[in-house]
Amino acid sequence: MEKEARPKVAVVVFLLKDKKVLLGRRHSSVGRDTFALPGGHLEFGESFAECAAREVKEETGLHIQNIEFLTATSNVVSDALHIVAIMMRAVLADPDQIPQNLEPEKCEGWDWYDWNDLPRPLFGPLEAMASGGFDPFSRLF
Ligand code: 8DG
Ligand code: MG
Ligand code: MG
Repeated sequence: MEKEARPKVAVVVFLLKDKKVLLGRRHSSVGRDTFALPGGHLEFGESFAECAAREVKEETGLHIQNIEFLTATSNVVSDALHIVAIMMRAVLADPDQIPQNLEPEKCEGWDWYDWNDLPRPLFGPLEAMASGGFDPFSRLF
């Protein structure tokens, strides 16, 4: 590993609709073929909520609201990649919006999945949260 390597910051969004969350199967080399949430890297000067709204818009075309911080995780994804993931939640600004696959080189496509019946394999850090009992619908945090 490069001596000066440092963790990167990502903002990831549990987009909630009824008892479902939005997931897409990744084409990216990190976590290829696993189901993951929309999200990406925090840009200089952005708030977590601004980054959440921007990444969801860029990746799915969806406009979100009620953006809230849930928790943060530290994920050593590989020898070369350590990500601090800021986990947010949000809902659709207009519940009739349909997700579009705006970055098809990075994602197979977006769909809604019941939190109690998630598709597998999940992206590693998300699997760890789900199997650890994390509930993005909880009001207690
Ligand atoms: P960008 O260039 O648009 O900023 O980045 P991206 O291409 O959209 O980044 P990403 O890989 O989708 O997300 C950035 C990092 O976030 C990724 O390397 C690993 C971390 N991450 C987690 N959990 C999740 C998750 O559930 N979904 C996504 N998309 N990323 C996650 O730790
Ligand atoms: Mg992105
Ligand atoms: Mg992304």
